[in-house]
Amino acid sequence: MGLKDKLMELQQKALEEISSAEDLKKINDIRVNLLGKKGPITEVLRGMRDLPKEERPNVGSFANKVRDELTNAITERKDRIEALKTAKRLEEEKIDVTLPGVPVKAGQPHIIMQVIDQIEKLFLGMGYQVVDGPEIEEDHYNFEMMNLPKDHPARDMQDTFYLTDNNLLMRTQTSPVQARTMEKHDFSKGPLKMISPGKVYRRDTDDATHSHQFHQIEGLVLDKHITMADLKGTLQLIARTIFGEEREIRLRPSYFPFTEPSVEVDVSCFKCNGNGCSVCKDTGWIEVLGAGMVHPNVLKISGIDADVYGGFAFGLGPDRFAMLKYGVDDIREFYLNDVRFLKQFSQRG
Ligand code: FA5
Repeated sequence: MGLKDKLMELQQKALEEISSAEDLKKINDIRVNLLGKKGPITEVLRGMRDLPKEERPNVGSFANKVRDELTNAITERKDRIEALKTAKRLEEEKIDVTLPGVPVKAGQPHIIMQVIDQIEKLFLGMGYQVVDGPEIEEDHYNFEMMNLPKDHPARDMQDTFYLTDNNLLMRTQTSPVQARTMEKHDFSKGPLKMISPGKVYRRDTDDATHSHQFHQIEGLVLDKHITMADLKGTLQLIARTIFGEEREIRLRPSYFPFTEPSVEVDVSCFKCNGNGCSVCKDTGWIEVLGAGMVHPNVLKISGIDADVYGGFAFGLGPDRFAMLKYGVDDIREFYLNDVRFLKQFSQRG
């Protein structure tokens, strides 16, 4: 058989093989075997040495033509295989845009955060600063700077989680943030007006109205000529913001080591409007927070001249506020993270 016939036969066979190739690996193998240095075309061309000189150009150009045609056939088949693959993938991944979507569940602030947010907004509007403090606190700030030296009996009012180092504890109140802020305050820049919301911890046994971890918002105002009337007006605003415009408050004498005089604050019952019901235990009033005029000792410990400056402080429990406002009768509900419970207080209605 002449070289041309050999080439034609080879081309025929190769074209059949190319057209039946189904995947990219196969077509690549064919290319390497057919056109590579050890492939059959090279082999045939090697036989040209034995041809008479005048026949060589003719056979040579025929061989090149075969090589080009096979190269084209391989490229075309490769493109076709790729196009088929893409078409198949598009078919498989087809999306029916007319199908109803899967609703994305949106979260919402926790009910206690909603109460905190409301109070923060109120005070930011009155030019107070919102200050953060550490939850792991030094005894010094949590107690001593609050006029509660070691062995003071009033320390028992707040049963404490101590850490291994005796001077470190989980803060029992947000009052240490007062101390930290007072210590740094520069009165030449104006009065000190702050609130500090955050988590606090006590070794209280969990029950319907007590949690070992709960929230407080501390408030502090220090300037010249601050009176108890300023405190009362501020507390009235808090009560009306959270419990409604018609609320009245009353102050009862109480005791805190860091305020003198100290008061417990009651708000007129929002359920019965002060007439007496199960929420207010028929008294018409509900106790909501502690407050007072800052004790001169607290000012002195912070290096503030108690003869010139004075003011008021208060500490409220947003957990108890949320319980009263929304009629939740067990504080533990807030910490179980049951979405069915929390969803009831959606701000989106
Ligand atoms: C204090 O912690 C004072 N630091 C508040 C204060 C600040 C008074 C500044 C005067 C001036 P008391 O221990 O009463 O006070 O706690 C304040 C509020 O925290 C309470 O009115 C109550 O709402 C809430 N609270 C106290 N213990 C718990 C508890 N175990 N679980 C949930 N809320 C609590």
